Amino acid sequence: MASKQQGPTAAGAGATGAAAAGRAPLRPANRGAANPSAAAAPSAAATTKPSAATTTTTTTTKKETTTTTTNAKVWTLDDFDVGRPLGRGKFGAVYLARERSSGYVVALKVLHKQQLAASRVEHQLRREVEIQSHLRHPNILRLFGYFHDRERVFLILEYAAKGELYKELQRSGRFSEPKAATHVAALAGALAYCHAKHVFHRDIKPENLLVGLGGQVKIADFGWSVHAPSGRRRTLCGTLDYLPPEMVEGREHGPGVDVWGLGVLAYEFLFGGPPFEAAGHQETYRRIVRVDLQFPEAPAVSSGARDFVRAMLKRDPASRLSLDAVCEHPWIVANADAAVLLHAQQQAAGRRAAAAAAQTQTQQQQAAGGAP
Ligand code: AK3
Repeated sequence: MASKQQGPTAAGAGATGAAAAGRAPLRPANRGAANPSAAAAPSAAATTKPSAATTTTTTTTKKETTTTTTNAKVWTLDDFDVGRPLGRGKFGAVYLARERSSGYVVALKVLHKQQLAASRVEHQLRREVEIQSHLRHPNILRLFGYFHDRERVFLILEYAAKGELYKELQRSGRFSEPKAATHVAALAGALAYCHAKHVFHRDIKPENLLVGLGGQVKIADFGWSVHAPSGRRRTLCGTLDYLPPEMVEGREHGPGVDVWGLGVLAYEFLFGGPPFEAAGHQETYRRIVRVDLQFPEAPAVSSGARDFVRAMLKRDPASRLSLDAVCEHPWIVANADAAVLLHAQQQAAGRRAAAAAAQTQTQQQQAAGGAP
């Protein structure tokens, strides 16, 4: 399949507060982005720009095919050449596909409505579409849009050419420190970006990570654990392995959850398995709440790496390294890919500047308000 790296027309689903039309499982929202390629599509090769259409109004066609959005391109299965399967999950499979008019290669995730309804997850899917379609970050898998027919819902996703990260981790056993640090820096940047948009608790276990053509890690977790392959340890309620003490104990939790999760992931990259792994749920639970963190003798991992993991896996969420501080940690600085590191640091600096400006403004307003 030739791969023209260009976004398809409908980028993102609309997230206006409009009510879902009729019996449609999803609100029609093929709201074309003005420039779908500008935001994400990393290694742009071709320049064929698919016609971008924009609109706000949505209308539903009665026929089975799809819903219509006025003045916007509405996708149907006929718009795609569907190729080989890339993966399989509980609700359906994901296929390599090519948008016919632009040649743009995507991943097409097929979900069966009956199963979605039986599991009562339509609401969750709608939320996934709304959240993910608004995120534009090189390390977050793009969701360009969706459409549906009578039986199925199709998600049009960015294609991650190097596939699933957990398979690579399984193959190699563990990652080198430069590779681990690079992925961690990239993920910290992506999570900090999400936090700035008040999107929290991204579930960043290896099963939810994909790898782009250039080796960039991409978060693709927005479908819960349901699309995760069944090869790995997993119970009905999912694994506890990546959850912090405050969550497994059912206490209040916030952004620190993602820092913990990233710390667990860093450990897994370095050692090949998660830190609190145990025979049963109960024992994992015990190890997490005690923060029973142990570093095996082998493989030998640098003291800097161990220091980094310790700084992430603090029992007290407030004591953990902040996501923006991750790209300043000496181990990350010494090991992460320079371009990835620079990007993360620049994004962090931008957020700090914005926060400082906002604070200055607040102070000025308070000063002005306080004056007679
Ligand atoms: C290369 N693979 C939501 C629900 C139920 C791109 C599912 C490659 C791939 C690729 C989802 C998803 C996904 C991204 C990755 C798809 F209703 N977003 S799956 C394997 N190899 N390139 N994508 N795979 C519901 F509960 F919410 C079932 C979802 N959502 O699956 N979202």
